[in-house]
Amino acid sequence: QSLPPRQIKIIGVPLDLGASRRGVDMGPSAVRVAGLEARLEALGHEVNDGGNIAVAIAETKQIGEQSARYLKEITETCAKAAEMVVRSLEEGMTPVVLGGDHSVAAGTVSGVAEFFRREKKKIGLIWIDAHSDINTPETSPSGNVHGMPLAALLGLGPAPLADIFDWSPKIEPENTVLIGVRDIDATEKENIKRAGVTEVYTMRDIDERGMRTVMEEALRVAGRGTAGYHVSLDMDWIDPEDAPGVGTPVRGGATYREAHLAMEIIADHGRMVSFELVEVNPVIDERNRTAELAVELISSAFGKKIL
Ligand code: 6HN
Ligand code: MN
Ligand code: MN
Ligand code: MN
Repeated sequence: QSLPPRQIKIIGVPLDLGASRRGVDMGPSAVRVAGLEARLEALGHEVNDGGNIAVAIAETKQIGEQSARYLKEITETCAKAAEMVVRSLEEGMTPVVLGGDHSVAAGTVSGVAEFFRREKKKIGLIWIDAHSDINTPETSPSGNVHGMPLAALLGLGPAPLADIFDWSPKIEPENTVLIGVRDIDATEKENIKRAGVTEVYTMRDIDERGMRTVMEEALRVAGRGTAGYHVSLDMDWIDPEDAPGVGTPVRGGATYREAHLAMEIIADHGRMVSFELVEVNPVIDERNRTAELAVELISSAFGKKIL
């Protein structure tokens, strides 16, 4: 296989407080049922499943401000996830975080950034998503926090999420790349500019330039002057034909083959320090095929080769 054996830590974060459509809290379970651990072990990796982080259930909590619903509970969950990510990296393991809605990325990436900051190093971020998730409570049309994690990581806010471990921003704009975007709010376009993010590869870029060129360029940018990069994969990046079980499907996504190629190139480069896969929604999935595709993509990112 292309990737040397790693010790992998699986961390489940059954969070659905950040989305309006319910059900992504069952994502970690669906991905486990689809055989994640065995598949990674078959590639020669050592896998330790750390189970799920305890997450509040919506029915037991207050919504809070409509501009960022459940922000308090989401921040608590993200802080816990971040701690667990730091611990895994300290133990020499590569974290694989299973969401849950995408707000968990504010925790995961904070953990990775905190760990490398102690070594005086920065990290890059590869954000693969139909959306840009760069709203703040002030700009969000929905009040859903899963549309805000990238804003938090770049230091635009919301404050409690941005300030996990009491420092911000966790990521520099010049090491942030977005891939596969095709649904950006008008407010988000401004936030992308305001944050100084320039490396945005839309579906059009993938159509015109091809997956391979886009990935090579993206990985170069994210890896420049960093200890490596975190890969945050929102399953709604994939076309709904192949990934129907996601909270916010958008037509015109990556094909099955394009998605695999992207993961294979990530494995070839060998510089990924952590990985997360989010937004699998078993409630609207078809016989777990989105979770099965998730497992295939994670396998490719961790070195699975056809030959
Ligand atoms: N996701 N931009 C929209 C919003 O509500 O802010 C959609 C966000 C989707 C978030 O898929 O992770
Ligand atoms: Mn095992
Ligand atoms: Mn997302
Ligand atoms: Mn998305």
